[in-house]
Amino acid sequence: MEQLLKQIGQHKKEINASTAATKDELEAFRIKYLGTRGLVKTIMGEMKNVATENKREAGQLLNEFKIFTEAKFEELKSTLGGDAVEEAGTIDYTLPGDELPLGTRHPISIVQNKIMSIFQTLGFAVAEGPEIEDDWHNFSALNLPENHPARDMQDTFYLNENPAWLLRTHTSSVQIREMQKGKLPLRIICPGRVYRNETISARAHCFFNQVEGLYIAENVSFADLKQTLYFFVQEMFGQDVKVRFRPSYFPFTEPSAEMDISCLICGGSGCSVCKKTGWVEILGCGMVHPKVLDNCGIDSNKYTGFAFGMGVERIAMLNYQIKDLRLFSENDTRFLSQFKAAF
Ligand code: 2NM
Repeated sequence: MEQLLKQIGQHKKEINASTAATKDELEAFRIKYLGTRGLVKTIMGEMKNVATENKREAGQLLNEFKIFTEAKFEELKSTLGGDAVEEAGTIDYTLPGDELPLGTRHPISIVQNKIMSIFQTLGFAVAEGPEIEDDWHNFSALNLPENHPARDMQDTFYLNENPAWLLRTHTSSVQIREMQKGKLPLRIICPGRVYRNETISARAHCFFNQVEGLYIAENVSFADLKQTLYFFVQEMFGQDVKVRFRPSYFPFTEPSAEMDISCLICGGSGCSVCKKTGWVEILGCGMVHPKVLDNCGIDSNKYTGFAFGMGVERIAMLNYQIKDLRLFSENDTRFLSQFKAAF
């Protein structure tokens, strides 16, 4: 009896000093003291050696020791914190997981994806190319004369390290590269960022996005161009939209035109977006100049083609009624999180 008392006293000291910093240490404590072969069970087994007259007292003592040990276990468990304790049966694995915060697609990407998917239904393939270009792909091949203002330092970013390189001012340079590959017929759209040395304002930026299209085959006509672009605006803006073509000038197309659509805001009756004209310009287009075809090694007697180009920011501003295009490049999530992506 004396012996048992001493033993229990010692174990209590040891248990009292126990710590558990991890759930593995907690489990080690449980196995050592409260497991089926643990200390509490072992000492309980000593009962059979206790003299009959002491059994009552020893039983109380052992029971109190067991309660003491269990209480210490609970204490260690609670200081570990609930998350660390993964006892079998305490976690319901059938519950849905925590929701992860999702980002949103950028409005420019949404509009660009929509434009691309419309032309993809017409059989246009997507082509991409470098943003750093040389003078020939960006200007010369496109029939821009040596003294054209676009070539001026004032309008184009040339690389300090090597002024033979520049930041592309349109994605036409990608179309030049595709034409040079010589695989005809060619039907591509080229989306991507372009750069122009403009003063930044609500309506202009030094970088923006374009989608340009190109179709080259035998007997491609201006009527094909008109019908393709009419299909595009109906898919993009709705079946009721009207279009008109105005003659224009680009060095790389002849004839050239600009296309307007009836104002989406006022439906053509006149508002601030269409400056009371009822029409809004959305793209430039034309029949690819024979010199451009020749520059790329395509026989301009055999092949003709049409091309067009549009600014994605401009179309996004019309679509979402955004008054300042600087919002597209400022990465303010209060602005960006408002757009729902269907594309
Ligand atoms: C425009 C307007 C008109 C155009 C021309 C070409 C190429 F490479 F075939 F010559 N690509 N894109 C083009 C024509 C672009 O953007 C307003």
